[in-house]
Amino acid sequence: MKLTKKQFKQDFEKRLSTKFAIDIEKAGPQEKLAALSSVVKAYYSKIWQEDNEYKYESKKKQAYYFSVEFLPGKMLKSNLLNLGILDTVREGLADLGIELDSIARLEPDMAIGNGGLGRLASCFMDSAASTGIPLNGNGIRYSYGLFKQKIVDGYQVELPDAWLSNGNPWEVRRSDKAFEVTFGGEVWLEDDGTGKLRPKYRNQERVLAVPYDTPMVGFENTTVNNMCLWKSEVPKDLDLQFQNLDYMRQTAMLSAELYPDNSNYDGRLLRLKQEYFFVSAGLQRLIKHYVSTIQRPITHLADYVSVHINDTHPALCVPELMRILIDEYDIAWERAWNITVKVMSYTNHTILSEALEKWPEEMVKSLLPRIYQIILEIDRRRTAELLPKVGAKLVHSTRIIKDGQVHMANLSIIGSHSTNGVAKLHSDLLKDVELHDFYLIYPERFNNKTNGIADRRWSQIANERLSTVLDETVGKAWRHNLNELKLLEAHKNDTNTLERLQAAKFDDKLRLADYIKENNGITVDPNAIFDVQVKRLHAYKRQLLNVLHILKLYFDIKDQPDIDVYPRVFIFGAKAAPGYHYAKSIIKAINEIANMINNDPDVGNKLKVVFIANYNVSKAEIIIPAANVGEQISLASKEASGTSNMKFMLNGALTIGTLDGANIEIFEAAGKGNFFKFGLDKDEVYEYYRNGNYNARDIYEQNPVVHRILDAFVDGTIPNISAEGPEIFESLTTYNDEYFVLRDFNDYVRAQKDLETLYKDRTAWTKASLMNIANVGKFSSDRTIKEYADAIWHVEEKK
Ligand code: GL7
Repeated sequence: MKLTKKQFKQDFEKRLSTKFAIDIEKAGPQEKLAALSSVVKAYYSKIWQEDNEYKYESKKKQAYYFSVEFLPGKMLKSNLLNLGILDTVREGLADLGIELDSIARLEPDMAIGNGGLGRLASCFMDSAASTGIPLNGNGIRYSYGLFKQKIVDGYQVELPDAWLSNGNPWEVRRSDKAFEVTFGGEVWLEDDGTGKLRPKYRNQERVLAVPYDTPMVGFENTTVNNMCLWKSEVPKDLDLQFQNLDYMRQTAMLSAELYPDNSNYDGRLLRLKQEYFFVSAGLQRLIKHYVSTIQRPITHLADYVSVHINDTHPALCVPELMRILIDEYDIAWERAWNITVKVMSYTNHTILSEALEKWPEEMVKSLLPRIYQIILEIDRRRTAELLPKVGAKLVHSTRIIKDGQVHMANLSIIGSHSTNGVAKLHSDLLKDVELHDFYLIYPERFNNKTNGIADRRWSQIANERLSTVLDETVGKAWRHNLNELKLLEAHKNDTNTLERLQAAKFDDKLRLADYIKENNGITVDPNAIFDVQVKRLHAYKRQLLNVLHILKLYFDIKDQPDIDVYPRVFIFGAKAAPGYHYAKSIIKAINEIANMINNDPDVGNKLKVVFIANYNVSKAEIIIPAANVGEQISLASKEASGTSNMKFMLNGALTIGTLDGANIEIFEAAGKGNFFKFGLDKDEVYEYYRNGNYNARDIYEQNPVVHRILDAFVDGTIPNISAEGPEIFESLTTYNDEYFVLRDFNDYVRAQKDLETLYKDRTAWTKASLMNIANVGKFSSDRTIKEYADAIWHVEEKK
């Protein structure tokens, strides 16, 4: 949009006055933030309205992304950037004596997601808007987002994230578009007098779902999509008569809290309720919209609407759409089923079996009686139809209801026309191993969509210094199309470019060093290698392997005080699920090891270890630009894709990584020599599984380096881990090291050595860094979302 500095200043001052009855001199920072956000909202509102009208009129097909998590982070700067007014507003504020960043920093992170899966959903929302793809988000407006992490005595402490306490300037409450969602009670079928069986209900619990719309502003275009988040409330007519506090409490609970775990679902009733809540409300809204604005017969739904099931949490979309079509629109079963399968598509995000949702049949039956009937019928009809075609074995292994449980992945695959994995390796594993039986039955449904990142946030917003160097080297086209960075390759021998890349990186490291000084009280040398591992804490991601290597370096320095090691700062950021004991023990160990090393005078600046508390999107925006090295060291086959790996690449960090998830594609894109590869590959891992011949204890017994490092966990060398040390020690020795940490240790140390050697040659290192940036184009989520739009949803970009 067009905006002059003068106009902006007027608008801003006026808003302060109309909103808070205050002038700039007297306004506090929160007031400035609120006024600024409000002005920005007014700037995009017109575009939003016009785009909505365009969508109504053109009646083009739209896609709906159902996701129980979104992780947008802060929105102010992203909205400013996308509106094309970031610089104007920054300068206007500066004229008024206000520094944009000091205000922008105060916005709470919108963190209604746990990690990669939720962040991907937000990258997709950003990219869809920015490429003109009509994609609507649908989720839950949790009053409390992902917990805030504090570190106390080395332990993770979880604090509530009351992100809405100062209000949310971006959302619009749409009370007129509320729907009821019902739970429990009894249901039976009754002849309606025409011979048709219709469901009758008694004693149902009713909940009102109120939508809050948050606009997703496209990058320098005319698209503004919508992310709809549902809040649970007591229906108005029950408000007064109901004195049942329990019911009130339960209703409020429904959208109160994000389930704080990203892979261990313990089958809580509330979670299942949340899932049905946003699925039912979302489908009701989109069907009503379809009927009232598209005005085509409901049987044509699939030509106008595509619904995406993001992981299995929204799998109830399948039976809920069936319910609506059959019970509310009188569509015959067969026809309703064909429509449903055409409308639905599903992404699988993990092969970890504990994350594949299953619900006890009894729970589904009592909480969602009508939905349960429909699932039973889907299962029954499918079994009858497939038995003669594919045989009992395949039918049984892929059934939705088995062993007293409802299998949500099975429901998602069976009830949709497309199932995709999130990186080549992951999609192959789904076809060949994890979902092989489904693949045999429905081969045409399986496909891959390698993840991507909303590159504008991770470069133009998070790393303005690097962005400027890129502009000056290859022009600005990359800001719209990340593939344009390929032009950078032509500059790889250009000393001036390399020096400028180094200077930008150094500035970003200084910024992080300041942050660390201020928040951790640790002084780090910006000339050291900044080696970063930031992601959720999980055994399969193997933060422990990183830790063992740090201990190796520590003992090397202790043994030979004048050893030649290049100074390194190891930086961690990781939240552990509150109930994940082992992960919390690793956090404690990292913090105690950090204390031991950082305070050891024999070590000096050679080695520092920093744990940055409360890792989230905003922290990532400070940390990742400053990284020289990104650690992507999960056991091969376990990380479906990973997406921080792509953010590191974009910011010119070199990856040390296993051949897992999207690392493989990053390695192929960056080229040999520009990526430090180590460890078992997935075939070797599966070979161990087949043979059952891994023996971690042997490695401990036979490798003196490993022996000494592991002993440090139990012999008092690392202080204050008398409970955690043995737990970690035993996980590796007694319990045979589930994720092959010890098996990969030597090769990891070797790769770390190679990395250090390359870093000492600053020119060679920076060239390798440049090659990473130049080849990151594929990992823009603009590419990913276009693939979804073309091949799965069949929705068109706005021209
Ligand atoms: C995840 C995967 O673990 C991660 O590798 C992937 O990048 C992400 C997005 O596809 O999805 N699956 C999952 O359950 N969580 C993830 O982050 C929580």
